[in-house]
Amino acid sequence: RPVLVFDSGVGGLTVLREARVLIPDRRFVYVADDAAFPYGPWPEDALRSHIVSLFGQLIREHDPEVAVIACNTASTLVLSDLRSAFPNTPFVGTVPAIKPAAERTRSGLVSVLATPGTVKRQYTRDLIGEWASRVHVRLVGSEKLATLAETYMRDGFVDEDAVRREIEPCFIEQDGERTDIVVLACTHYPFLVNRMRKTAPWPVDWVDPAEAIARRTLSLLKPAAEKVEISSIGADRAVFTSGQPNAAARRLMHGFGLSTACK
Ligand code: DGN
Repeated sequence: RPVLVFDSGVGGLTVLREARVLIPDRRFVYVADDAAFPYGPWPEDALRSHIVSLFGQLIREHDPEVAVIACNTASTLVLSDLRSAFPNTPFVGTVPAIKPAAERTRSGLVSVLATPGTVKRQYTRDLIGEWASRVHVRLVGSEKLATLAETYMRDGFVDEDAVRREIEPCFIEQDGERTDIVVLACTHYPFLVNRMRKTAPWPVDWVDPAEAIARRTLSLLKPAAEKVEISSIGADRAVFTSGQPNAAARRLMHGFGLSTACK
């Protein structure tokens, strides 16, 4: 049974690449819900029922041993609905890595960069609330970064000025303090981290949760009953829900060693 990695687009590939390093002996199915990208502006109820019904289909078709929701915008909304709708499938979610950032900051000011959807979730507010007495957490919603990352991965082009503008609010000083950590709370963002580093007004730690998610995924997998020969694992696949992966998306997926299929 495969490990299913799910995102609205190519962002979950940042999680997949870590998961494959840690779990080389499993087959992965990567699902890009590109027909519905971006998730950020979706009304919550519509997005919730869209994802739950899509998973009904995905679980029937792929019967995953573990499903990884490699998307903060989806996880902060729908994780508990998925767990109750599909109690036999273990789910790993991706939510803003506020705890490690709050434990590590020296300035006491943490910036969390996410989609507008993740920013407005009650789940995100509750996560921040747990740290409110010790650390100031600033939530920064970006309308454009996920799309900039998507364009960069598919076409190789990135508008650096736009990246600079999108990350700027993370660097507003507060009571004389400067943020020293930026949490990448959207799985698309690690693809742009070098541009962010270059355009940021001062150096900070950029927190990418991909490795922690890969570790959590590994912990939920049953040990393989017998040693699996590499040749019997089968090809990893990427599934596009639009049914229309363009040439660039195909090239990208093939670059990740994924054969492409459509829904
Ligand atoms: N990659 C997704 C996330 O982690 O939130 C969302 C991208 C999007 O759909 N805007």
